[in-house]
Amino acid sequence: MKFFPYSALILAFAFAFAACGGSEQAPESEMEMDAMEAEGTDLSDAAVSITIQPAGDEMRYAVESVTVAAGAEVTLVMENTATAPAMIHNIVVLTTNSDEDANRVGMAAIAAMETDYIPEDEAILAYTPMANPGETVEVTFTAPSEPGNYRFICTYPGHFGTMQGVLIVE
Ligand SMILES: [Cu+2]
Repeated sequence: MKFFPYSALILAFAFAFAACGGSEQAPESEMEMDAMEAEGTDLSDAAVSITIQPAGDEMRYAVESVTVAAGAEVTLVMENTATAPAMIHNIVVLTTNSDEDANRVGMAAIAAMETDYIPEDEAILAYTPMANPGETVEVTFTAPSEPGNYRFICTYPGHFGTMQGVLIVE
């Protein structure tokens, strides 16, 4: 009968950890932040590189969102791991998270063949070149200083409807 209280204790610990929900990495990132502070580096000035892949041969990014610090120097990498010839992708970051802007830019892109499917639009914050299947492209830009959600889309014709994600600025 000694076994039961003991296992209940372990279970309690397990729940305690589970309740923290994804905070398993917290100590590690806190250590990273401490390390940066120790070097006198403001986290918002830190350069980060984030690689995004498509979801196989689907017109979809493999991630729904990526998170960066406000004002950070961000490099977004499109590693196009697709193999189907029509799965040409880019990442176009917008200045808003509105469907209206995403739809307008996505639609205008179809006619912007000469500029690699990048239309002229004030809602475009940054964009990578197009990546053919097997290619990797990237863009470096400064994340907005305003925390919030910023949409990113693929502007290859026919893709933006489903190929969208959110840049979360904290
Ligand atoms: Cu695409």
